[in-house]
Amino acid sequence: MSPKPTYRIAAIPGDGIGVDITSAAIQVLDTLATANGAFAFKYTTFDWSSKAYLERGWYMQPDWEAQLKKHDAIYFGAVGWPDVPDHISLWQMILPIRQRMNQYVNVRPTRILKGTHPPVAQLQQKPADLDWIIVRENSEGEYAGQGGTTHGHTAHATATEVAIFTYVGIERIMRFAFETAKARPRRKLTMVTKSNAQRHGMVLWDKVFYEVAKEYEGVVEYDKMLVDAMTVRMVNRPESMDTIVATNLHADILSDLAAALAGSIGIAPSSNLDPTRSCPSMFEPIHGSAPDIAGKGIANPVGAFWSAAEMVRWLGKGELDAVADQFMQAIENVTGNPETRTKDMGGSAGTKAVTEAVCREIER
Ligand code: GGG
Repeated sequence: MSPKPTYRIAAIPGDGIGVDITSAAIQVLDTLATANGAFAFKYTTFDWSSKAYLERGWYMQPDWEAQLKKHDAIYFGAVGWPDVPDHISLWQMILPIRQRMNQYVNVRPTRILKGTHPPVAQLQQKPADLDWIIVRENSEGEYAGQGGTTHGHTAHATATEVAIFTYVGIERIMRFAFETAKARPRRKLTMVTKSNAQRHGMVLWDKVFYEVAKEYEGVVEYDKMLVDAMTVRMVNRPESMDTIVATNLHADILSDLAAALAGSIGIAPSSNLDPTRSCPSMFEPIHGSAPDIAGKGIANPVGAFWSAAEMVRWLGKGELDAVADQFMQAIENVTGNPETRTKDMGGSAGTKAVTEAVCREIER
């Protein structure tokens, strides 16, 4: 008999409600492992946070890459705290992790879970009309970190933010997006750019998209949208889309809109993937650290649980899909009950009550 796999998880709670929802996710993951019996989790918790930065002057140790690479996956809460400029907290932790761990894909599924209240009438009547996977390019574009400032604090202060787009970077994300679309029942892919106004990088996106599309002719139905028109289509014709691929910046914005259309940003998950599996992939809810409600026990842990379910799916390499599906069913049984919804979902339950309810559903 082969020993049961123990997945080594690097847990980075980070800031604000990231701490609240990471401990909730660990409680639920452990319940899932115990109930299933065929696998276990072993966690290393890293105190990489803005609070730690303010005390000691750094987020991550110099050997952080080696430390993370000892793990099978990274579970991340949230980053950002009022006393630290956001560009520092992002560039001291989350963005270097995505870049150096080769997590060039960020998958952001959105659908309307039971019990959520979408703000658009069409979706209130037909929630199934919103069922999207947003594939976010996760390593390039405006997030490449290129640019500079000159003339300091003078009236001539000048700053450049250089968006980097490479053929290799675009081709690999397009291929991932087409494969994702191909595996879904509707087999539809919408590619988003702003290639009318941004005439270099975005035009390269269009070109590579149509090149890769040739390989999927007759297999995946595809179309192209400008990002501004895309926001309108997401609101007015949600049923017309399935898989969406966009740049780092565009997809970051579109996925927040998608989550709001689905009823709450508190439910939305994300998977930062290294499809080559040479580095650990990272799983995090898309919401931020919400300092105003941090530590109050009222944060919605559903986005964190959904992210954890995606982590289980990824770790299982196809072997744990049924377990991940069971986990998702447990989450939806809980969101479907008005007694166990948080405030953003129209309820009054706290993080603890929702967490315990999901654990009970898993144990049933
Ligand atoms: N849990 C996600 C989080 O902390 N997000 C903060 C944020 O602004 N991230 C930027 C990004 O996802 O690109």
